[in-house]
Amino acid sequence: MKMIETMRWYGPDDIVSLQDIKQAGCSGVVTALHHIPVGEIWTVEEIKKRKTEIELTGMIWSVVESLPVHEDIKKQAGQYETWTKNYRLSLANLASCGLKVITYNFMPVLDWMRTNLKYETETGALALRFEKSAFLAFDLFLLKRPNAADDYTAAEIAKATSYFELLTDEGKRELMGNCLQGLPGSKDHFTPAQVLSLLDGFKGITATILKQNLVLFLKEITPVADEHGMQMAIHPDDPPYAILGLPRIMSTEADAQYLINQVPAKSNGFCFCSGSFGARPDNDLPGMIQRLGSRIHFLHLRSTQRDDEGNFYEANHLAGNANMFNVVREAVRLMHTESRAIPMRPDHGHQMLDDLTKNPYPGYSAIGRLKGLAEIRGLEMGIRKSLFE
Ligand code: DNO
Repeated sequence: MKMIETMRWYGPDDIVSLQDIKQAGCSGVVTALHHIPVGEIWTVEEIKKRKTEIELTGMIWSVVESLPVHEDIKKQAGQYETWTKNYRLSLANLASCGLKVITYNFMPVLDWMRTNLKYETETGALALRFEKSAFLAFDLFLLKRPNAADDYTAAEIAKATSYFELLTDEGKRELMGNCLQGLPGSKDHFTPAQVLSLLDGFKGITATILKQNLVLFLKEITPVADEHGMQMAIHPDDPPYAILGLPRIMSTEADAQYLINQVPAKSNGFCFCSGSFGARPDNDLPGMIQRLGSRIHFLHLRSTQRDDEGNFYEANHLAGNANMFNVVREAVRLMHTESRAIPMRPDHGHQMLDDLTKNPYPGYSAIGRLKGLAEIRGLEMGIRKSLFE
């Protein structure tokens, strides 16, 4: 059994084309209907249109990433019942078009967060980076979140203050832009006022409440997913800890186990992102693959290089802390034991070579991902052959 190689495609506006993805050797495409506002129903007509566009290239639409969850559902407030009903309908529509693996996340307000989108690595290629002091400087002095200082130690604040004092106006603008990136697939940015108001909406939502809301949501949607033989794949928090005073609840193996215990439905499972889980030293990646096993419906493979202060950058796919050899070996064993091929995408890539002159979605330039994919492909083949042939 071999991983199903895919790449993410952000749709017709993506400067990386379907042909590029095909040339990278992928048989599958991972995409979403980014033009449909969060919460609205994905109609069969819209799904089919996108599916046909992909199939005309000879590839298939392997995984939906993401069918996004409306913020009201995360809060169980406002029109959450309507959005949940819509979600069920979208799932049924996707299933009727043959789309069965669905990625989503339950991160409040913001999706992934980086402070630097052009961190120069030693080769000159650019990587995504999360630097704690920069993030605190954003939170305390640019966003000016009320009571933000209560979340940090005096030493952390002092460090962030020195960091901020050294920033030029251009540096401040850049940090602000990086932290206020809109949702994946959109080139729009949030404004500080928007984020502050969204954060306000989550006042009183503790980690315990958010977990309960996730469980309630899954209890509502997994019957539909089960009925259609679908696989729901929740993406872990990125970074995998609380930020901006917001709870984050899918950051560790214990979080993942809790979810399966609470909602044992067959369709309930994970997008195993080695980059997101791997940003925490206490996550044992290969062990998690062994133990989450049949619940892993999709693999995001990348590696972060951490330091002791909680900063990290996205390393080459085979370098950094993830230990990609062990991760891929467990994935190969899992597929062999269960006789199934798991879809995988090289998650993110360095911006390098010709892509340095282009303006791709952060993390999603073509050449860096092609390099990551090619390296992982070779690693997987070597492991598979040495274990089973
Ligand atoms: C980052 C991605 C995430 C992911 C969503 C899934 O590059 O892995 O944005 O797509 O969290 O819902």
